[in-house]
Amino acid sequence: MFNTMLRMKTLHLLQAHMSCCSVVRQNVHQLASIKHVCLLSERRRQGLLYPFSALKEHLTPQVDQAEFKIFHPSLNDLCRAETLFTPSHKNHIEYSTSAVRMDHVPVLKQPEVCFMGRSNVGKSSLIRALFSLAPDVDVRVSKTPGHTKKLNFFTVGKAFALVDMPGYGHRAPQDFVEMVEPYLQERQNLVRTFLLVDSGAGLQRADLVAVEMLEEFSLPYVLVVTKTDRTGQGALLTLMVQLQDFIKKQTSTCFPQPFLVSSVQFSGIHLLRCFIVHVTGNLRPTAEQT
Ligand SMILES: Nc1nc2c(ncn2[C@@H]2O[C@H](COP(=O)(O)OP(=O)(O)OP(=O)(O)O)[C@@H](O)[C@H]2O)c(=O)[nH]1
Ligand SMILES: [Mg+2]
Repeated sequence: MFNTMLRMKTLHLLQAHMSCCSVVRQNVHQLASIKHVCLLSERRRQGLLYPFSALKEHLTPQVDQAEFKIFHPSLNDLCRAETLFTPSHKNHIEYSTSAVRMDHVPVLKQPEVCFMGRSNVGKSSLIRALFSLAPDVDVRVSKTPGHTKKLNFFTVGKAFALVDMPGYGHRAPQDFVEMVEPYLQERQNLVRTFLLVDSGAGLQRADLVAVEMLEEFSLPYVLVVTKTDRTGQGALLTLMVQLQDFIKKQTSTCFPQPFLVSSVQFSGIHLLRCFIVHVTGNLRPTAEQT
């Protein structure tokens, strides 16, 4: 009798657990994990994991492809990086706090990366895609520009922290400069800034102001081309070549290889996760992938 009751209770708990898991699973993008990407055809998998590979067949022989593969980790490295983006009892991924002034920012020991760019470029969506294996982490996105009003801090265990910033340009918060400039200038644990550029618009005047600021503060930064699902391959390739030329001729602290991402189709997300894990000192890439 006692055993039957115990079994029923266990069954009940198990059912509750399973229904809870399916709710969680529903929120997770089906390509959020590499194990699902690996079920796709070779061509689609390559295109999602290494988005530049989908463009390279359109390149003329004069363009040096190696320059677009400076950071080119193996599939094994991508998988290792994914474990850090996967929550577990040892790896808590969570929203930490928000701040509008430097005296409100949290004191964190972890190396930190931040995401900046024009309003609506897709910063929050990208962070949500990066954290898609941790669906409990609430990253707000909106169709209306100027949605993110504060510096929002997220932590990934003791490994690193990630900051979602308000956008600049159209409908930027009034105190954008007072909020962001001191952060960039004073934040001791900031190891990399990701500067997002809309694939449909390319570098805009407001982006050049951001580039100027990052160069003036001698901060290492990386260009990330967003919303690639909305732009044709020819236009994307032209933009990549233009950006690389711009980086070479007009910048000194920008990483030479721009990244391509789509938070909707999930391309480039795994590669960017790996780059974040790498620049925060949590992964030394191993063998090259072909
Ligand atoms: N098609 C497509 N739409 C995207 C992508 N990323 C973001 N969007 C859309 O772009 C809009 C703005 O996205 P957000 O992520 O809120 O942009 P943000 O840069 O955080 O904007 P602010 O917080 O206002 O600075 C939303 O409607 C998103 O759904 C993408 O990769 N592809
Ligand atoms: Mg935002």
